[in-house]
Amino acid sequence: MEKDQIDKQINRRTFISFTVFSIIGTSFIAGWKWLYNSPKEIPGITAGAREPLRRALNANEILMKNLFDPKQLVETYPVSMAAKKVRQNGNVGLKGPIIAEDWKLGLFQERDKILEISLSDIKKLPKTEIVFDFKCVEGWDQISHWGGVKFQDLIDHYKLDHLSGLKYVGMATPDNKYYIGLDMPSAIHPQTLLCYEMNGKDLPISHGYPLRLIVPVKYGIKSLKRISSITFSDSRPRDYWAERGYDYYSGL
Ligand SMILES: Nc1nc2c(c(=O)[nH]1)N[C@H]1C(S)=C(S)[C@@H](COP(=O)(O)O)O[C@H]1N2
Ligand SMILES: [Mo]
Repeated sequence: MEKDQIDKQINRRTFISFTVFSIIGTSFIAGWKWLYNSPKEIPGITAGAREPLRRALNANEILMKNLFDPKQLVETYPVSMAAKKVRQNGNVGLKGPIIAEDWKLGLFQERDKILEISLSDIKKLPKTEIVFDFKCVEGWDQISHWGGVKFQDLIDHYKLDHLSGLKYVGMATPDNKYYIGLDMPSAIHPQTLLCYEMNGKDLPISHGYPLRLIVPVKYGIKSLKRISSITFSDSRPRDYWAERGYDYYSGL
């Protein structure tokens, strides 16, 4: 090829890539501006997100719910792979003293009927352990080891199937400062546990003593520490992070 022919080809290619990158760049900025200038959602069960973003999250939730296979198990690991120094994150609702002897798990049944369950009652139920990769939305993950009772086993033992027929479960800390809403299929998933142990010992205060939720099919935000109350409903219960712009479903 002649030199000027080569030069021409280089020029042409430079022009094409410049144009392509300009178009991509401009549409990216335009898209971002559109999202940035779009109105925020009206605060309700979810809040704090731009409307189009929340629409996308809600559409994604429907898709994820349809894809969710209640029999599909999250990957588990040998106990030897579990972290000895377990990462601690988030302490909303963990302030103030907690005495296990005074503590009761309150399960709200219809018409304000509350079933109160003590820690020793919970420990009498069949124990299940899990070693899995705990994932936080903030971008870290860690293999950790938990022990407790399957939520489904609790439902079975106390004959609460009329409640687990509803669409959602809500859980909150004793001071109601941290609270989560969980879709029923995730709550009764065979790996969802109400845990009183970490690494074979009582839960440390910072990890949710005396009882915490572990939901391996969700991001860590749903694994509420220091559970005090459990409610059942067909509408979405309040959720701390969903009120702060995060995805309500938060599935993995
Ligand atoms: N009560 C309560 N539970 C909570 C939180 C919190 O701030 N308060 N943070 C959540 C988040 S974002 C994560 S990632 C996990 C972290 O659990 P860990 O501290 O046992 O690692 O707890 C979840 N449960
Ligand atoms: Mo998290």
